[in-house]
Amino acid sequence: MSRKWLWLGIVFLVILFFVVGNGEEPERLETTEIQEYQGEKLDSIEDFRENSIKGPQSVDIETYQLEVAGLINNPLSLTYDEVLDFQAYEKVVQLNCVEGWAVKLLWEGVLVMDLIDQADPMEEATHVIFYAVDGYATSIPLETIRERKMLLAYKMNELTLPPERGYPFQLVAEDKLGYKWIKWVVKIELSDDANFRGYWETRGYDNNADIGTPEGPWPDPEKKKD
Ligand SMILES: Nc1nc2c(c(=O)[nH]1)N[C@H]1C(S)=C(S)[C@@H](COP(=O)(O)O)O[C@H]1N2
Ligand SMILES: [Mo]
Repeated sequence: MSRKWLWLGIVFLVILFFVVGNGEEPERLETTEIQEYQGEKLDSIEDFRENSIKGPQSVDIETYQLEVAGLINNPLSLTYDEVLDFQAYEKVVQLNCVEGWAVKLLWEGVLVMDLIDQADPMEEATHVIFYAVDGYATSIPLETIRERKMLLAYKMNELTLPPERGYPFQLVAEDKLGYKWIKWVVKIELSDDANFRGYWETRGYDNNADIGTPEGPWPDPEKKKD
């Protein structure tokens, strides 16, 4: 056999190896997005308009830490998995942006209040200030977080939040306008500062951000059994 044929044979085998070899491991796909929950029609992840102040952020989950700080006795620094170890809850909630669009989705997450309780808040703490990786911030009274049983979500419509939707965590600020639904949350600070104003709040947006008048009594999020 000539040298030429030998080389061609080797090249052929190499190509065959990559074509066949790579086909062996099936790629794992995430479950598809759900379209309804308990008979209620849901909107889609695709229905958001991405208009974050600095565009989508990408968070390295290996080094990510969620801080719970400020007026607390037990400062926390939690990895993604440690946050997910808290009791999971799910609830259908609609996000309304001041731009006039709205999306109703099934959210899955942990209770913000469970994280705060673990950090043992001091009595002076009246407000919760949330900070994100893009420099965004917003605040909500502690009483509202407790009363409304607000979630820190890691899934929407049963899919892990994609980067543009706030991975790893977005606040589900139920009954509050979209600018309270902070994405890419890295720090939860307990404070006694009722005058704190977040990113849009310092640019003229109302600090209460209420959507109309919520009716109440509000249904609790459901415990997710697994
Ligand atoms: N970190 C961060 N969170 C944010 C924002 C932002 O710019 N940065 N925008 C807010 C606004 S105005 C809305 S309406 C909601 C949903 O915005 P989206 O459609 O861009 O996800 O995210 C909120 N959370
Ligand atoms: Mo918004």
